[in-house]
Formats: sequence, structure tokens, C-alpha cells
Amino acid sequence: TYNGTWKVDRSENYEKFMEQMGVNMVKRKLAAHDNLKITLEQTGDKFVVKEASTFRTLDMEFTLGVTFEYALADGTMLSGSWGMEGDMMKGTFTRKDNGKVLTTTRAIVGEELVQSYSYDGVEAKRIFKRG
Ligand code: MYR
Repeated sequence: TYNGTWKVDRSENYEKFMEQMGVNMVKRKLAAHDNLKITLEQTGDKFVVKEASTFRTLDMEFTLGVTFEYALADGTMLSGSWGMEGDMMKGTFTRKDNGKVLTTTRAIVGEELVQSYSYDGVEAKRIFKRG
């Protein structure tokens, strides 16, 4: 189950990923230490998500397979949805400003939640521990 609170422990290639996303260097440096904490609460197809970081706190909800909008911390708007493929969450989102696609997955690997990100040929991971 994905339910619970997850604190980012480490990231792989996240700075390169943000660079590809067009995030400037100052913000990338800050975002590398954003202390991201995500709380997920799934009931059937519905997820309630609480996000907290040094940038902001955000409460939202989505339903698997249903398109919603999501603003990144810098204001970039995404539109898309999460689905399930087996035990893995798979999200496909489109940037509203340039139409490019960002895909992301969440999987529980051992005791950790591994989130992958892919955008414009660059991939990254952030790995969370329960907290
Ligand atoms: C959630 O389930 O946490 C809410 C919806 C997430 C949508 C996709 C997240 C992509 C985040 C990319 C970060 C890029 C930073 C430049």
C-alpha cells in the first residue's frame, strides 16, 4: 500500500531533470534540498495527497484514470492522470505551456517508495522513506 507519509531520502539525476524542465540554477539548488514530504491516502480509486516542502504545502485529490491539473512549485501547469499498472502507479502529464509530456511512476521497492520522472529524454528518480 502507498498509504502513509513519505519523506524524500535521496534523488538520482534530479538536477539534470529539472534543468531539462527549464528550472533555473538557483531554484535547482534550492529544490535539491526541498525536504519533500508526501502523504498518500488511497480509498478505492481515489487518492488524497498532501505535499509539503520548503517551497509550499498543498492538499489535493485525484481519481485514478481521471484527468486533473497540477501546478509545479514554479507555477508550470500540468494536466494528466495517474493509473495503476499492477502494483505500480503510472502517471502521464502534459505541460500546458509547451505540450511536452512528463511521465512518472511510483512503486514500493522494499521499504521505500521510488518515484521516477521522465521528460524530454531525461530521467530521474526520487526515493522516499516512511516518516
Ligand atoms: C501527486 O500525486 O503527487 C500529485 C500529482 C503529481 C503530478 C506529476 C508530478 C511531477 C512532478 C515533477 C517535478 C518536476 C520538478 C521540475
